[in-house]
Amino acid sequence: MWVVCDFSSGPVVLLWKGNQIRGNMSGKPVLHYANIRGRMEPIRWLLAAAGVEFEERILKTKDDLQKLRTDGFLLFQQVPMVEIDGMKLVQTRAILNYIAGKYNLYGKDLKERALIDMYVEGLADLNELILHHEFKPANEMEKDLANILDKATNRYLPVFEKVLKDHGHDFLVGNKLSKADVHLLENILWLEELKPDVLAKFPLLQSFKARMSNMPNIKKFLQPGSPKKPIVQEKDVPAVLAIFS
Ligand code: IBG
Repeated sequence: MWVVCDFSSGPVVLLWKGNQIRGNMSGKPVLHYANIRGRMEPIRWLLAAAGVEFEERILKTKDDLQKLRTDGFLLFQQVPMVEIDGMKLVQTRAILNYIAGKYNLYGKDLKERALIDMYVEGLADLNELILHHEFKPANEMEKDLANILDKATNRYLPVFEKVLKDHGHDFLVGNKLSKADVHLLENILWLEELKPDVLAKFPLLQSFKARMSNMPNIKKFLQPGSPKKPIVQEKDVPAVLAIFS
């Protein structure tokens, strides 16, 4: 049974279930996911870029995931799930939009927001290709990588090179950091892990990458020991798949 203790003398609200305290006392968002990039990594990136500290509850087994379901915390029985501002948010894009809106990374008006949405949806399509790569069977890896690099260099990166050229500012939209910039940098760096010279034909993206990587919050996230996750090692794939299968 749930008991809500509302301490009206202060802002602290504790939610108890049995002897377990829910929520967190620090007020930091709590991220529930496996210890991989997967669908949580753009959320980690966006919070980090906004300078927001967060906590992670790492799912190690299928039972960990099942527990969240049994507790009624997963609207569609899936993660990522983020506890933030008293809500338990699911659906990656909904979570990203909330964070972007809250931390002013979502443009200044409807038109800027439409541009940001367009760029972000394109980047989400690219990211969808990339994030499945490490889970492909060994005999499909080479073909899959060729497809990713083909789409990246012929479809997606040229768009953002042109946007930077035509727009003429440091950022993709307006003259201010938005979630589109953060997702673009995340995808660029991931692509470079797959092919170090992927930006060879894109000079403006090279300078974009250098500029963005130097922004203090992002610089910190790129340093060792940050919550940024590495690419999944082949040996760890079965354990990850076992959580979600
Ligand atoms: N539309 C949802 C979102 O964007 O949040 C999809 C969420 C989703 O697919 N969640 C998976 C899950 O909970 C984990 S990410 N699966 C259990 C279930 O019952 O559906 C799975 C994933 C991995 C690697 I691992 C790459 C891409 C996805």
